[in-house]
Amino acid sequence: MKMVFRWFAGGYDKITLEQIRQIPGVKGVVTSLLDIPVGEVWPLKRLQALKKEIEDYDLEVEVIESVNIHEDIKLGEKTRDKYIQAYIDTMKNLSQIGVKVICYNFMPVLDWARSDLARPLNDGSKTMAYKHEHILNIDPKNLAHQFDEQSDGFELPGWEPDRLKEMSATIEKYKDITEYQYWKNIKYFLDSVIPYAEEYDIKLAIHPDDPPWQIFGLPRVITSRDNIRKFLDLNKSPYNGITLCTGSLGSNKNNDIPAIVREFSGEGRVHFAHVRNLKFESEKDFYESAHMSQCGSLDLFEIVKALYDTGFTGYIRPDHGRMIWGETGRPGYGLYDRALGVTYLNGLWEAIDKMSRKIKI
Ligand SMILES: [Mn+2]
Repeated sequence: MKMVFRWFAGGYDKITLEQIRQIPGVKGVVTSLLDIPVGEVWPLKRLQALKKEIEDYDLEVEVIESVNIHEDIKLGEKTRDKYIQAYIDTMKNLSQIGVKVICYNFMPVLDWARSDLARPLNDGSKTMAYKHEHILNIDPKNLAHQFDEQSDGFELPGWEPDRLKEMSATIEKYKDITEYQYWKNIKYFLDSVIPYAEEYDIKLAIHPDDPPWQIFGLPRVITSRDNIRKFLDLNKSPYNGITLCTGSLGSNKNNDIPAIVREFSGEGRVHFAHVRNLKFESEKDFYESAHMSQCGSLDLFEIVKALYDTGFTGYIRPDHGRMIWGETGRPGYGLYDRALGVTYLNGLWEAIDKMSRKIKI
């Protein structure tokens, strides 16, 4: 595995590359060009400058998160081919700076959702939380407004202004899209881009829906073991893979994360792993906890062991972290708790690696 750390390029992050390079074991950053509107080609010159900026700190840029999918592709509209071509052109440019994996999602209109971006915990830290009742009863526009107030002035990935401008109208368009049609739209996208992913040697890694169930009446399909199987079967190229996000899939108690890791990593279809923990407060309510198994409801040892046992050679990053030690910043993406996450994950990996070697001898 290769440890990486999410960093928002272009002045969208208060965490610096200098700070990231000092976290032990971090080999590179996961980033994107946030200012390029969805559907436009990422210019090669910008990417070359980005690569240089990152490599000046001895860090790599081999994973992009995300190149967002235009709504017309998700909706299956006639204009989708134009946006698919832009996606292919962006992949080509990314391949020229050595990018190996693109993490993306196929969530309609909205990306992830939480009811609270800064819930105080008993130890004085703050974290993101999800209360299903709150999400059921809120207009998504008001949720966007609430996010705006709680995000400390940072644009949230997945809640970018250009995505939100026409939110109500876009949600309306999904009224006519059945889940069956949505799957067909995903397959159309995959069959169009995967041959180029192969040619450019870039693995595509879809991120599961977060939370992994329907909200606001919109189709959300990358939610479970069975649906991941269905997704991977839509296009069987090894370049069609997944980002295994433990927190997103893990917020459905029926998802057995170590088993899902074993199955899909064992087949070489997990290209990227987001590893974090969460603590259930009831069936569908949870908050994002510190990484350690004893702090949350997921067993991170079993998850890392499943990655190890299946010979995982992809990229891994701590996903969200709490805000600790008085840090302020982009919700979920502070420096300190994520750095602790890196160290914890590296510790688990080293222990499992050395124990496994001893057992073999
Ligand atoms: Mn994730």
